[in-house]
This record gives sequence, structure tokens and C-alpha cells, in this order.
Amino acid sequence: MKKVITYGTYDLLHYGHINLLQRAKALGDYLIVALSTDEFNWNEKRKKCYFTYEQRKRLLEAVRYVDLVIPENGWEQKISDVKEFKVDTFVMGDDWTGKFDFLKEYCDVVYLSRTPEISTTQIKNDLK
Ligand code: C2G
Repeated sequence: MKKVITYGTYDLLHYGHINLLQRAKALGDYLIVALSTDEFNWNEKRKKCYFTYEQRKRLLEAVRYVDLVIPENGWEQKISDVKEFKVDTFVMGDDWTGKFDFLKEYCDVVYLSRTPEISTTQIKNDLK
């Protein structure tokens, strides 16, 4: 079984996220999403989520491409996650290109193109 992992906040889940999850899953048979906790989002990314971790987890678990959702508590858990879950491929959107190349020692690293015209910030601004 070829395992894929990706990380993110996934707040206000939108079709850009779904585009990424669909392509990530297509790279293997089993997709793990490490979902940023509320604390990690605020402490490390200064992101205040609209939905709580549990609500965002429930949404992701309903996505057909997602097989498992685990918490992302910090920047430094990726290597241990890749080892623990025997991950073959690490995937992120290309806004992160190069940032996780250190994982190439442990698994394939793939950066996929972002969906350009949609973002959570855009949604929030449009709703104002
Ligand atoms: N994404 C995308 N297209 C968009 C918006 C997001 O492809 N229009 C992708 C991002 O590139 C990322 C994933 O969807 O791979 C989740 O996006 P975010 O929730 O914004 O993730 P981020 O805050 O960048 O967290 O340790 C890594 C971090 O947790 C990444």
C-alpha cells in the first residue's frame, strides 16, 4: 500500500483544498492529512480558524480522498510522522516549494500547483 501524507490548516474547506487532496491521493492508495491544531495555527501561523480542529477534522474525514486525519502540533513532527506511518510520498502545495526538501532522505517529496483563484482569505474578504 502506497501511503501519502500532507499537512495543512484546511479552514473554510474549499475546492482548492479538494483539488490538492484529490491529486495527493492519486499519488498512492492511502492519504493521511496532518491537520494543524488550533494551538499550532495560532502560536506558529498566527491563523485564527473559523472552524475548530474537531470541526475541520470532521469535514476532512468526509472527503472521499482522505483516509486518516491526524493532528499537526508542530513544525518538527514531519520526519517522525513519515517514519511512524511508513509514508512513501509527502505532498504540499507549491507555495511551499523547497521548504520540506529535507524529507527527501525519507520519502518522495512532491509539490503540487495551488488552485490560483481561491483562498480562505479571499472568501473572508468577499463576505465582508
Ligand atoms: N491549497 C491549494 N490551493 C489553494 C489553497 C490551498 O492547493 N487555493 C493547498 C495548500 O498549498 C496546502 C493545502 O491546500 O498544501 C492546505 O492549505 P492551508 O490550509 O493554507 O495549509 P497551510 O496553512 O499552508 O499549512 O506544515 C505545513 C503547514 O501546516 C501548511
